[in-house]
Amino acid sequence: MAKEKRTHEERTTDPAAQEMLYRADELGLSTAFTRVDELVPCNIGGAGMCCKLCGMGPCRLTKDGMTGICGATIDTIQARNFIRAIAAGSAAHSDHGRDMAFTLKAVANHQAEGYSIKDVAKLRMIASYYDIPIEGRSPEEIANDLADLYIAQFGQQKGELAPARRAPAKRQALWRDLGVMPRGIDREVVEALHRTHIGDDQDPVHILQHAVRTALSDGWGGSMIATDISDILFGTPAPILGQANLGVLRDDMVNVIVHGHEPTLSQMIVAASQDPEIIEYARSAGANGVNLSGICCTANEILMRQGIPAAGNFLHQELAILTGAVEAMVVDVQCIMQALTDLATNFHTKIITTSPKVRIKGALHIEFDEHKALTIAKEILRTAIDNYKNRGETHIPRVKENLVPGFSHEYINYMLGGSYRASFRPLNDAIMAGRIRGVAAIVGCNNPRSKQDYLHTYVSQELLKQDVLLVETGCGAIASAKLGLLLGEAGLDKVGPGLREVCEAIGIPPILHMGSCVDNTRILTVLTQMVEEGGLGDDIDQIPAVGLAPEWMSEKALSIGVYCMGSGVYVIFGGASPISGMPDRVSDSDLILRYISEGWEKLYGGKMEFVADPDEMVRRTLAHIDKKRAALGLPEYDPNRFGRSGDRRMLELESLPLPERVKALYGVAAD
Ligand code: NFS
Repeated sequence: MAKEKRTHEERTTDPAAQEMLYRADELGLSTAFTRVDELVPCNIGGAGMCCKLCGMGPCRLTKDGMTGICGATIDTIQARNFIRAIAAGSAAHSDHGRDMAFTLKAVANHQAEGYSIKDVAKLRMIASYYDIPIEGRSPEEIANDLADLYIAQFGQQKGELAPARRAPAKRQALWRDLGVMPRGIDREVVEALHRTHIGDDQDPVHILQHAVRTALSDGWGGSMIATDISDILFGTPAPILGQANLGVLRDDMVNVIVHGHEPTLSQMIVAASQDPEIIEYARSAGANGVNLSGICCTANEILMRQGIPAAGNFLHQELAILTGAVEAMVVDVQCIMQALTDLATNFHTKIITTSPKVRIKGALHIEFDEHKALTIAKEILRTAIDNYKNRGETHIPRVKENLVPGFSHEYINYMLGGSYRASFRPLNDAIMAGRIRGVAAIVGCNNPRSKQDYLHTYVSQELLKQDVLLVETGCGAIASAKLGLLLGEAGLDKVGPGLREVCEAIGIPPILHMGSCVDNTRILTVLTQMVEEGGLGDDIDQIPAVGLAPEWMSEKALSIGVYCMGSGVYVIFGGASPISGMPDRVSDSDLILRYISEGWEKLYGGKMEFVADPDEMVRRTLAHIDKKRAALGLPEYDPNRFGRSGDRRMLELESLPLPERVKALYGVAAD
């Protein structure tokens, strides 16, 4: 039975997306937004109650007390399904990190055409974490050692993952105590698969312990490696002006969209698109040059470093093709819908796969090789330019918004104190004073099962009003960008009085865009530095902070959620829970849900919960922040104490008669 159909206004809050959904109707084409209404999810599999790990099944456990043919109980089955998703998510992030490490190695040995080491200061800083000698050595020599050390993290069999030493000391000790300190990245993923093979680990608590170790090997391993190397090779982000939404596509230029995750190719396409030879080639084809834009996390990577516009987040990939204005969509890995190639047959758009790991039927494959990256990037652009003449009718929504992304951990440090006093002290002080009530990270995907961007932007705006400073990454950050929340102006009229004072004083947006999803590790670094700065406890779980993924859909998001939890963060996921059990069965089938909340909180100080209602997400976030403030002995949050500084205070003063104004400003009576 098909679900009731929603209107396009119920499918997305984004006016550009609504316009394109009407366009799809005109053309008689489907998208994920409409297909989702045709496909009712399986409520047994969706709730994590189906086991298909062996050929005796699939076993669907629909009644209390039922077991699988092998005797597996519901909680074991749910834990196994959950850890498998986390292993896949961790594998995806980490394999991206591995490729970055190979690229760094090639660059260090002058074997990677077109690349160089852009941020030597970051290279030296990262190398120093691992006692790699720095003084008197060339960047390439240091990079070579760092690449070897990072490559070794994947295959390491014993010991401790090297980047985990960057966590607060108390957290590291806890991981050792609880037996979740990751040993090697590949080892944890492989062990997760081994443990969940038929007839292996059947104690759900024991399985979930390894789920934490697997996820930690992503956050404090593969993803952290990816972020470090991206910054070293392409530059550590700093604020830059960018734009987001489909209106960034151009009628008069060759539109090339890069979609996926790894910055290695997209950065080279950016360089190639500015090459005079390519610009001339585009002109000779009758276009005014090549207009590059991004979708998903590749968008974030080039947006925060070069200001290349983002055409949209996850659910915009099909909509971009529907404009008829895209000559080529160049994809690498992750979050790429198979529907793209079929949809593209209705237009002239070429879908170009580039990763040796990813092929899609119907796509043109031009394989990327970091050793000849620039040559390949130019070949891809020439293919797109050659396709310009085939463009038919176009329909580009005139909707776009400005944003300021690029708040790396290094930049936040700098912005709070400048070059000479760079420190997290002002941030900690603002939290301790109650000017900032707490911090929330809002991250993760779009999911067509909920209204696109709605949960992200609703929760963001409600928390801003409550003086919660937000950091965002991934598709969640693009959702806020499209709504204009990543601009300084939003810090004046969208926030509570205390946060307004902070945004005004520093000149920042109230939502700090910290990058792609692998860059959630920047958030781990920020939290660690807040601990080390002092005044907010001696471990991450004591900070008044919450992580939210309101519209999650990918396995990577689950891995992120669990590594944040294991690092001490309260994590709230929106939408459906993959381990919910049946709604009318609250006996043995909710064991796992309770365990990852109450059980994990006792062990890690962090917990993970699935909450569908956005108001409830906000309520729980604020309750947690206030609980942590109280535990630290900080003053109770009171918005009335703030908001009488900065522009607002000046306006107030200007309205006073002169003698009173002088008294208020200088504390002395005017003669
Ligand atoms: Ni993250 Fe980034 Fe977006 Fe979700 Fe996909 S692009 S890695 S998984 S959909 S946020």
